[in-house]
Amino acid sequence: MSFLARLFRQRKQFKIAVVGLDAAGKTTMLNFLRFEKNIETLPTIGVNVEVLKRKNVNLSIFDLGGQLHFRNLWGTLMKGSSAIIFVIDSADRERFEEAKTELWKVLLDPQYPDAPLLIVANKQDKEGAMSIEELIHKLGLNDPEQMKNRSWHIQPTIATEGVGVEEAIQWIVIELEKI
Ligand code: G3D
Ligand code: MG
Repeated sequence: MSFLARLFRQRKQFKIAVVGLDAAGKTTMLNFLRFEKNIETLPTIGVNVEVLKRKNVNLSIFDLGGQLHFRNLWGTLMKGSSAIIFVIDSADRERFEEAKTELWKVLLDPQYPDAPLLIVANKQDKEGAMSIEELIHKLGLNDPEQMKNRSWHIQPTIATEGVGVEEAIQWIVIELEKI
């Protein structure tokens, strides 16, 4: 494709919400991606919005603060999202139930009955990190009734080293290109 054709080719725009408990590694993961621009930051409520271009899509990535007092804002800030990224600290067994509860709140939210869901199983480098099989089982992702209309994927990552991060975004892009 010529330069001009590429320049004027219509890019589809999508909003992606990145959620997960605080310290799961959301910001670390996003820092590994090359953003075109940072369009807006709302530091007081812990929201950061950045635009990422991949293939024929523009992704506006909303990094939502995971601290307890921000979580009731997720619903509002996630409105209009085409896909959801849920980041979990695979090694944090102490807060696992809390993370699972938050994940299921998102999964059962009637606003997103079929939005593609990417679970980022982060901190795979840490001692005692849960494997992908263990996470699928313990998070209840193998429940065919709950998951039947949803495209989902779980991606192991080491955000501090950037391992698995681009693969995670590639999965999202492939899903969004189907829309
Ligand atoms: P958040 O944006 O989800 O709240 P951050 O989380 O990205 O701020 O990360 C929280 C802490 O976890 C950071 O450490 C970060 O370096 C660490 N971290 C993120 N990803 C990984 C990983 O894959 N492996 C390991 N070992 N650590 C990770 P600090 O010390 O800065 O709080
Ligand atoms: Mg953060």
